Amino acid sequence: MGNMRISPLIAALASAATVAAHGHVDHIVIDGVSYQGYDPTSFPYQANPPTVVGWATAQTDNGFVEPNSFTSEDIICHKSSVNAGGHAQVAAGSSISISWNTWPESHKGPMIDYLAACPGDCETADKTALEFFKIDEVGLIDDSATNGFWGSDVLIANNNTWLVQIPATLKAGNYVLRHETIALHSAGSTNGAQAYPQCINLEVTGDGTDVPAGVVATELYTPEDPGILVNIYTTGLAYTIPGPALIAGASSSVAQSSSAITATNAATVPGGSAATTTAAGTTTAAETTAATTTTAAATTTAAATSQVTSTAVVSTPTTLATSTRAATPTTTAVATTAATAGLSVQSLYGQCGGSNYAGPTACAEGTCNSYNPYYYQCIASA
Ligand SMILES: *[C@@H]1O[C@H](CO)[C@@H](O)[C@H](O)[C@H]1NC(C)=O
Ligand SMILES: [Cu+2]
Repeated sequence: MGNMRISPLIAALASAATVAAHGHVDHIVIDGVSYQGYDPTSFPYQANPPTVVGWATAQTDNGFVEPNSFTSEDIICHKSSVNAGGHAQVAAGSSISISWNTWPESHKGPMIDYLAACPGDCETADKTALEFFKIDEVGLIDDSATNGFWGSDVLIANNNTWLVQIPATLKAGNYVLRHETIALHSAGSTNGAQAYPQCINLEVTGDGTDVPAGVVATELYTPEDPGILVNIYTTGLAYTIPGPALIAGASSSVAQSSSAITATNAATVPGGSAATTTAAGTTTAAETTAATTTTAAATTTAAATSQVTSTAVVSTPTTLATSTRAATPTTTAVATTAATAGLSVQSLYGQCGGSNYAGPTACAEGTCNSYNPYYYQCIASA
């Protein structure tokens, strides 16, 4: 579906017909460890929903926030949002894979991520006071594709996951990650855009000192912004991503790749350390397994993992942080890669071509698909 061309009419029909196919963030993956997100379609109906890293919302239909609500609290972390009860720990400079359950291709638009520092625990922070600064943004990548190739298309092509890097120089502390796509299929009409913000609580570690200035979410957008009120079916479109500028030193995004899950953790509650203990136990077990296989296998494993990770991630600090921590526990996933591949092929959903790209162009699995001159990706053969 990633490369299918559709007319504006079909897109409009699809948007009317696929309301049930709207998505939400199902889980996030940090250094191979998966944390459950908030499921708005089931948790509101449970007597005791689990404590997760994702903020609760009242959007049981996987709905959206309309431009007329951009100055209401709903734009902060989605409709009637309530602080998540827990958080996940992440090192500054590491990347987080944000996994949606699904996303409809007709709902084209930018992918945007913000962070806001919490004065204390994010679990109890006043959401109306959070000041968000933008850490990545991907809008219209290629206007020559019918209806354009957008950030949302990259999300879909990357197995409905989005990789965002926590700035390496960020000061340690508690932050709310505000992850968002804005669907523009009907944005040519007033109040036609659809914002889908979702928030995650993070505890960032490291020795950085930066806390960039931000704005409260109710001041991020207006209904008339050129990136909100826009007809995406015009040819030659130059799209302006809405919201404040990226923070200094940020690139628009890291190259997208999917993350193998090697362990699952519960959210850490304020003052708690149960989740961290679980992760350590899991990692140790994986290391033990690797150590009891042969030395040659262990070496191949580490090399293959580093290669897959480093070709997928543009920024050098991220590469180091990710490959170091991913290489250790990925026993199962790596065995597959090493057995079928060797060192000169890309893994499924990794980049396999494009101008300025120097990594492997063969796919271990699937086929290398050219989305545009800048981005080729290994996708599952249809
Ligand atoms: C794609 O995402 C699904 C759902 O998160 C996951 O089960 C599956 O393993 C992922 N596939 C790849 C190749 O990463
Ligand atoms: Cu829709």
